[in-house]
Amino acid sequence: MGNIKSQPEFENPWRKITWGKEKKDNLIQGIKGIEPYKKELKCLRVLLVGPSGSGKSSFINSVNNAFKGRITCSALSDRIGGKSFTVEYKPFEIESGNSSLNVVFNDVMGLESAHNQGCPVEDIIKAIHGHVRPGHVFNAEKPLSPEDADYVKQPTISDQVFCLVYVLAADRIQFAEESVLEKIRYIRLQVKSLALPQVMVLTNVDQACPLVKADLQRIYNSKKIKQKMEWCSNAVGVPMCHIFPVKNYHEEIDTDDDMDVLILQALTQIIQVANDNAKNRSSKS
Ligand SMILES: Nc1nc2c(ncn2[C@@H]2O[C@H](COP(=O)(O)OP(=O)(O)O)[C@@H](O)[C@H]2O)c(=O)[nH]1
Ligand SMILES: [Mg+2]
Repeated sequence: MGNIKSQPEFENPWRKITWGKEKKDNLIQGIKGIEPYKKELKCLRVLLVGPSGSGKSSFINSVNNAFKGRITCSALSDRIGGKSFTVEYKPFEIESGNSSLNVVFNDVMGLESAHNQGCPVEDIIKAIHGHVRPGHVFNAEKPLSPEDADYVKQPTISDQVFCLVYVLAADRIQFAEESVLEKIRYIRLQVKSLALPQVMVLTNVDQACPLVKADLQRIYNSKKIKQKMEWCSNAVGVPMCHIFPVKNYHEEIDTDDDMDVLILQALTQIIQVANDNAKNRSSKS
């Protein structure tokens, strides 16, 4: 084998990226400058799905940290005995200062490998259409039915989901059981008619690659991270340009401009495609 192939790094980053405070500030300004396509759209609802422990709550906190410039923990991120906290359909607002466009994240654990664990896949589809009332506690064995009090019969535009974000942990993805991937494929099929944009956030990049752990700026030099992203793209069907590797805040006590750059790049894409989708869907209805 040639030496070049066995190198763990590409000489040049395969995705162009600028780092540091200036870039972070530009991204924040860019996000604040995204205009909602119409005034009635008070918030853009984004649904985060992934297995328990994949970093969904940490991603919500990380986005908050990036905007606030300090460590926050509004979305409780912890697990007890490997079971995720999040069984309630709870919205988390991301306030970007005086921006007119607020993003609301809903976090559900729905991609557990076992059939009857996490939120039922049917309920994820209902949430996307806006039928799940905030505060609803998902029951793995009993999907929400139109007769239930938590079923929203006539969802407004602000109840609906305009972007689906799969959150997967880079250090575990290849061990993901086929049933998790099957659930993702099922969701993709069900939401095809909405042309719902789907973005993937690949967390735990520090755990997946020692080079990245040592220096986050090497993320797009790491062959390992690129391979993980390609694997996800093939397994799930999300194109590479919609996959964003991030390192979430988990043990830091201060924010870090480079971590924020990756987090805010993912968020920019999420908001832009969600806003486009809201526009397209309303012009059809
Ligand atoms: N090293 C590292 N740990 C992370 C990262 N993201 C999340 N974690 C940790 O992984 C665990 C599960 O994360 P959590 O956000 O609660 O997952 P959730 O169940 O999907 O909401 C927590 O202990 C986090 O601190 C990351 O990017 N890097
Ligand atoms: Mg959680």
